[in-house]
Amino acid sequence: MVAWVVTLLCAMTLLPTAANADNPIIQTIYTADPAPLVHDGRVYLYTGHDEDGSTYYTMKEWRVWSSTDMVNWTDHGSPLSLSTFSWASADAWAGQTVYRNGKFYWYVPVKNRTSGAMAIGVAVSTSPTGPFKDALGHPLVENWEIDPTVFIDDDGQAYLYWGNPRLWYVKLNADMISYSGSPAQIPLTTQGYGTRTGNTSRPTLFEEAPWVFKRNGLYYNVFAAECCSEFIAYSTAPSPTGPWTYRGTIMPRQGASFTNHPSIIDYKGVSYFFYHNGALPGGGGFTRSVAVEKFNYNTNGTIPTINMTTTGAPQVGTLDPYVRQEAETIAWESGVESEASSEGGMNIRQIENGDWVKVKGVAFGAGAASFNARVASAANGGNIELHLDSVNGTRVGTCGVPSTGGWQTWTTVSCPVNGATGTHDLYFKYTGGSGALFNLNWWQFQAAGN
Ligand SMILES: [Ca+2]
Ligand SMILES: [Ca+2]
Repeated sequence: MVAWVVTLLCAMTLLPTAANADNPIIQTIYTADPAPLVHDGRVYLYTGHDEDGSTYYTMKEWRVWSSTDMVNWTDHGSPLSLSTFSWASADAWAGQTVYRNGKFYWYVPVKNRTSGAMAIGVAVSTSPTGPFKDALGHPLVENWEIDPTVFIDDDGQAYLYWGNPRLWYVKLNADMISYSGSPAQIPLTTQGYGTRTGNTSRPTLFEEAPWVFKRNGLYYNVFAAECCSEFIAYSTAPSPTGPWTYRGTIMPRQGASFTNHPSIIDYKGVSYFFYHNGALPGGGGFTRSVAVEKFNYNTNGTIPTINMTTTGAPQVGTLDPYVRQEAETIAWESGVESEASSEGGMNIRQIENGDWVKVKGVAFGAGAASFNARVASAANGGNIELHLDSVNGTRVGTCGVPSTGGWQTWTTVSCPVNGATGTHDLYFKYTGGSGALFNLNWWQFQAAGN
């Protein structure tokens, strides 16, 4: 009786969070400064990486993630780091990637080793997931300010904006790695960027993190306002260079991180607002996590107030279990980490007894007959348990994983599946002995009757 009550109370207290939380969208590491890019039907999400236990903006690399449903996010690792820029010494801070003419250009602020100043570098790749290389071998611009955002107007003219404490722009040339004219300041007037009510150390609400885009002929600059803590506000203009009109708050001060960082995209006909907070365990101002919300523009083009949630954006469509899915495609997880795989892409690692991964909205249809997984283990292996709807929900299969003689020595294991029909959240629950059990690269179900 007592045990039953305790179990029920635990279930009532913990399960709503565990079962429904999909925000923040990355849990394997701390992430910050989201910059999404829609390309070829997929959302690529570029972020920074806060080191575990960080007590400053200790950031050494950037990361890439992608999704086609806004809830299951695939880890593409770190194709850009401080070491990409031979002239950079520290501070892998907030950047943005844009696409033009078959190439991806990633603009980032870093500290110039020689001058000691913050500068904007640009890296280039032919793939959205890299690898990226330094396009110039030196800063694109350098004036001690940070937070680049790049916008390409309908006429093909590209603009680089950046700044903290001031707000700058320059016209990029079509090659995206040089500019014409000199950097100019956007006047920070209260008409354009709002009136401070708290600390008056700056002329307006503008703090940092501009994100410029165009919608229905109107130019938007969404930015982090009035540190600390920051809220997210925006201004609009009839041209990419102004004049700007302050439009108010989008996201109030929320979320256990004293910074925030906005970005906005449309994907599959829906508008999304990305930001960061300190919502993960151990999270805070220097251990941040990227999250996302769905929103609708008002009919006059203004942006409504958007609050942080733990549920996040709804899933777009479902996930197909009958094609290869990466083990590092995750809606939520407990206990696992990732690394580059010898077979390409990433695999998950540090899988210990009781760790689990949730994949949301898996469409089994008429039913799955079997399950394959690509595994490696230098230890004794373990088990992959397949559960529906919760980590201890209906078990539809269990795959044993053997020792393979190495953490990157891969083999494919198979096991029968019973009772997986319709659409469910799928939980991989890993069990076995002590310590790291095995690594997992990818998985795939086979449909009954095939
Ligand atoms: Ca673990
Ligand atoms: Ca993989």
